[in-house]
Amino acid sequence: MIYTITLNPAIDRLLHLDEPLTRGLTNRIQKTQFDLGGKGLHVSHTLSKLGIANIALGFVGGENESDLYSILAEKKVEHSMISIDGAYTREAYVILEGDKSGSLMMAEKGFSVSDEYKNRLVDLIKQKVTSEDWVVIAGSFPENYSIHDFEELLKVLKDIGCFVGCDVSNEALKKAVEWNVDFIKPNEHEIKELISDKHVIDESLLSLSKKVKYVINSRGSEGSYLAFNKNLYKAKAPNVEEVNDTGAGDCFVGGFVGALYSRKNIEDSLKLASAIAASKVGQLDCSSFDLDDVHEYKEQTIVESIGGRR
Ligand code: TA6
Repeated sequence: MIYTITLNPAIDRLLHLDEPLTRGLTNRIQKTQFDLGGKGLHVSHTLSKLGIANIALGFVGGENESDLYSILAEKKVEHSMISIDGAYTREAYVILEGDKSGSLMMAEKGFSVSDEYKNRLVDLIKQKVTSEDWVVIAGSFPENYSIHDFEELLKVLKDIGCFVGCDVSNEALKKAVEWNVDFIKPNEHEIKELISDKHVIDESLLSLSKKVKYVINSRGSEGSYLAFNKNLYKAKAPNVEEVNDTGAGDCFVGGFVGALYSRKNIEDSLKLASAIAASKVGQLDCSSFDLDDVHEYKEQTIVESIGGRR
């Protein structure tokens, strides 16, 4: 089983504007749409769509949990979330401006989590996760969820002995590396922070992979890089006209982890992940991708080994 952990989920509110956002004007909203939000939930959705068994764990605000649960049901995401009494799951606003490509994202901070709920999540994890399982922790932390709490969570998972993937940022990413998790996805800025010497970025990726088995660095339309087993790989999917890039990175993580879990080799895993992310970018909402497109883009994705450690 793959478990995803979303500590700070969201409901994405997509605002489709007629025209590009303009200061000093009343910007007219043509349509409002809701989608699941929070990186772990996106990973779960990707896995579910690929037919890979998974359960989404994490916290949810009790006050509006039915709103998130109905989106998860619609998207066929199985979940077992800890519901926080009196709390609201945050909203993230995704603004799509007429024909302009890409999206603008603004996310609320999220609810506060007390020790009681943190303990409940840890108990749930201990009850469910075994050493055979894979766990992906993805996204930001809610208010009052500290680095110390995150380390406790990593310790629990490491003690269980399962695969641990982390798509987290800043201090949490540093801790994930210290705890030798199995997968991380730092951006270029984060790589520079993690490796303080003056290595060029590709060498830094290889250097990080001494501590973390799979290190992915996605560079948008330029392609994605993976450091694994002393080798560096580059994957390049076909260029797709960008409609909404929100969620594409999460689709990549879902595709990559799902493929590895299904015992696909590195090349196939990178191809699938890149193809799903490319398909996502062409969709209006924050989570959809098209399986026919994925099949076609996968055929066109080029993966090459571009060097290794001496
Ligand atoms: O990556 C997309 C997304 O998960 C959105 O759905 C949105 O809710 C946001 O990112 C949340 O990001 P965060 O880093 O705060 O977890």
